[in-house]
Amino acid sequence: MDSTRDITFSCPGTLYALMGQGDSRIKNEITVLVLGLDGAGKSCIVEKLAKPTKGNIVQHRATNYQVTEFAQGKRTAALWDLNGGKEERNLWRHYYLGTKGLIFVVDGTQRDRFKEAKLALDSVIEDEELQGIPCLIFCCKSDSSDFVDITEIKNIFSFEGNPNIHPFPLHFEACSTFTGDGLAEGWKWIVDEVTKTTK
Ligand SMILES: Nc1nc2c(ncn2[C@@H]2O[C@H](COP(=O)(O)OP(=O)(O)OP(=O)(O)O)[C@@H](O)[C@H]2O)c(=O)[nH]1
Ligand SMILES: [Mg+2]
Repeated sequence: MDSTRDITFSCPGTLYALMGQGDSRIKNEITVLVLGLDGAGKSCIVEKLAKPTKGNIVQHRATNYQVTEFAQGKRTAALWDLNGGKEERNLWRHYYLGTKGLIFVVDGTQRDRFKEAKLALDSVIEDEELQGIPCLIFCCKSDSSDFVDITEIKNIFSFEGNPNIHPFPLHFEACSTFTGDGLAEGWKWIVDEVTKTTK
């Protein structure tokens, strides 16, 4: 991978649109948005996902997001980790175009924020730009004694009966960035799903 190239060229948002979707580098990229409420564990997850790779890890930081690129087999994974603060969530939609997969991170220990997280996830999934893309829900902090049972989290985050949402591949994975549990399994699922649709 050419670590010197300007990483902003892989931007799935406005810049991507300006460049056109025929660019082979972009076509060959597993561009995944990593969203979720503030403090859910997004940045810790991205760090752990990128670490085991042997190739270069290229990082680009801006005020409200961080992009991490690394080799994923013969392709490149670009993880767009957007900040999850209340005001910053309004900016998420600017990054939807060109996204091939979504990782939504839920803090599995914060039952009192599940409703807020579900509302945020609904608004993402209902967006026209993201219809049909695979969505991995990482239920983070499974190492904690406060971690809510995954079955309960699945029930709360279910999309059944929402008329605004078309069917899409969905997978829940409990994980911990402290122990590493679930990270490889969840990552494999989203890579496989994105690969199916973007070969
Ligand atoms: N117990 C536990 N804590 C974790 C785990 N992963 C992350 N944390 C903690 O959760 C806090 C928030 O993690 P971040 O990764 O910064 O959260 P974020 O989702 O990127 O938050 P924003 O950037 O504010 O949107 C930190 O204090 C981490 O130490 C985990 O697997 N288990
Ligand atoms: Mg973060």
